[in-house]
Amino acid sequence: MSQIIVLIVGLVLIVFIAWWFFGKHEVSQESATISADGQSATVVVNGGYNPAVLKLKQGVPVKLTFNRKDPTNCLEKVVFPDFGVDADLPVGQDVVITIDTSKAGEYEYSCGMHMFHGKIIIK
Ligand SMILES: [Cu+2]
Repeated sequence: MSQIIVLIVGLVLIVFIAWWFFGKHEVSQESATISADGQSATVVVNGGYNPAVLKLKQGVPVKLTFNRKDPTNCLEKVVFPDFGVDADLPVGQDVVITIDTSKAGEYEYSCGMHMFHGKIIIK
């Protein structure tokens, strides 16, 4: 009996490991909320950026609110090379970043050391 249990546990582990490495992991993706005075979105910084992909509407002014929950030094800055933004993110504080939405495209941003990445899609 115990051999069967060991076998089942082994199989479950193998399936889990296979899923972990080869499964399709969905990237969190969200669109900004559009209101009368523009569009806005919140990105939570906690072991990465959530949502990892943010969709914005072209030509609508945007307010991106970054809220860092992760105390790791690595995430203390967020850099948008395409927009010349290099902002400090104090833990637990909302930091509002505005970027130019006039040009459609995909723009990557990252932490100060290029270890964590997020993406903005403007269209
Ligand atoms: Cu970093």
